[in-house]
Order: sequence, then structure tokens, then C-alpha cells
Amino acid sequence: MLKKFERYPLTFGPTPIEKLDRLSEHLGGKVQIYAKREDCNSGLAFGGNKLRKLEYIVPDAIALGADTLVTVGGVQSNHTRMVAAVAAKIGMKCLLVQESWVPHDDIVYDRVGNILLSRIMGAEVRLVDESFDIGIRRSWEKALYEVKAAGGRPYPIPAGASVHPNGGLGYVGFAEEVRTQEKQLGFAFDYIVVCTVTGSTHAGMLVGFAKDGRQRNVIGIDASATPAKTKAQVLGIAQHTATLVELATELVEDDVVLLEDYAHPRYGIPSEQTKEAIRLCARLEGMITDPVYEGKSMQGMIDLVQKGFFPEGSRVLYAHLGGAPAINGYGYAFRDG
Ligand code: 1AC
Repeated sequence: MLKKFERYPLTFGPTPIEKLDRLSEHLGGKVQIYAKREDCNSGLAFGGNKLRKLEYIVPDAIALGADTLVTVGGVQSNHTRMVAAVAAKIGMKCLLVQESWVPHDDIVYDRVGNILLSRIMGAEVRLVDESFDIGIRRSWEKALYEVKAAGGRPYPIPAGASVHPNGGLGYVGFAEEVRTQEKQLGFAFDYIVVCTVTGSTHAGMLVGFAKDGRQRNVIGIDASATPAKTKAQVLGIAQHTATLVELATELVEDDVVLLEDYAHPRYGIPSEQTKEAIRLCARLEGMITDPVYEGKSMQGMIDLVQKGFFPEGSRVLYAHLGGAPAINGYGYAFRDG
């Protein structure tokens, strides 16, 4: 589906699929849980899902002669860390606008984890007051204007790389990769569980899995706590990406399965249930998830298994998108383990 698009390799290759035996057993053994380890996809600053997207964005930045990648996210944004890593790797400058998406009470929140790594990689980090929103941000537009006014050649990458015209392509590739791995495994997954915030990871998966009619088997777990906006953005990106790849199927609103029950109390703040899910997965599988993204999708998947949402015998593929570095900002929440 992606042959005609230029790709700048930033990842090692297909990511491993790992069976989570102890978690599956703990949850009753009726559903087999696997994890696709997107968190192990690259040597660039701990890797993660954004690299698949950036592989289809970097060629455009290079072709346009840009000299500065400019993007935006929260203080503990994984996306901004990944853009900083890519800028370093391809020899560009990087300006990161870090908005106050999370009312954090941990005193080291803006010194550790993702933002620490971005600073070490040489990105200019600009902390601003604006609160959470997945749309186009004025603070980011201002940063783009300022780079240009100073004689630079900025390349705009929106939050999560999501509403970039090529933002959905990387996760079309994920679905194609899963199909190849399914042939090797000798079975197909019944469900794919993914954390959804700005939408292009979920949207790309929808397009990729629509090729074999599985788009409604992609279960998005909302972590934005603004699900109506997120759902609309997923659909918009999916429809745009479907046109790009000339998908034969038309994607409609009902194709976007987005479960809203796990984002509370708000983006970036873990509930007690989220923290329990993080501990459970860490203690049974040694797999680290975080309070912003993967902890919420892990909580959602565990709850869905316990509720019997997945029919007995289902094979569920949990997409680990690589949010773990953010956990460093939550030392107080886990002070007792
Ligand atoms: C919200 C896009 C998002 C990040 O890391 O900034 N996942």
C-alpha cells in the first residue's frame, strides 16, 4: 500500500511480537494477549510510534531544504522527544513548543524523562502556558513564524505528527507488517488495542487493516479525555490517508472504535486503575507502560478482557507505542511502588 511513498529509514525493521503469557493467564486464560513492541523499534532516543510516521515526513523536510524541525506537545510529549532525535540524526535544528497540557504536581516534571532527553539532544525547548488541545496550536504557529523571521527555514510538524498530510502512512505500514508476521505465526489477530490521542496511529491502522476488512477490530482507547475531538480527528486522518493510498473501501464514522472510559480524570493524569494496570503489567511481564498513554490502553485492555468484551479464544494484539520515558515525571505517584 505504501510503495509509491518515499521513506527515510529511522527504525530497525519489523518490531517484535511478544506473547504476554503471564498476563493472559492472570486474566483467566480465555484470551491470548500479545504485544507488538513499537517501543523497541529504533536506537533513536528509546524509539516509539512517532518514528514510523516521521519516516514518511522527513523526505519532504529534506526536499524542501528545511533547516529546523518545529513541533509541539505537552511537557512530557513523546512526540517532541522523537522529533528532537530525528533532527539530531539528520543534522537539522529543532524547536519544541512544550505546552502545559498536564497540571503536574511533581517538582521534576519539566526536568526528567522526555524533556530531559530532548534538551540533551540539543533541541531548543520552549515552555509555554497553553493547556491541552489536540488541534493546531497558536504557540506552534508563532514559533514557525519566529524561525522564519530570524532567517531560518522551519519545517512544520503538528502535534503527534498527526494532521501532517503524511501523518497516517506509517501505521498503514504497521498493518502490512502485522499481516506478514501473521503469516509466519500461522494465525491472524482478532483485535488490535491502541492508545489514541492525536489520532494518526489509530487512523493509519484503520486504513491498513481495512484492506482485509478488520478496521472495526482496531480498538482505540482514548487517553485524550476529549473523545469527540479525537474521534473526529481519527476519522479525518483515516479518510485522507485512505485517499493517499487509494484504499478501495470508504471509511465511515462507525469504523472508528474509540472507548472513552479510561482517560479519566484527564489527559496525563493517571487514575488509581491506570496505576494498578501499570503495576500489574510490570510485575507480571516486566513491561513498562506509562501514566499518559500505554498505562491507559493497558488499563482498557485488562478491563475489556475482564468484562468478556473479547470472545473466548480471541487473540488480542496490544500495540505498545513507546510512551514509557514519561514515567520519570511521575515519581511521586509511584513513590511506594
Ligand atoms: C500526543 C501526541 C502525543 C505526544 O507524545 O505528544 N502522543
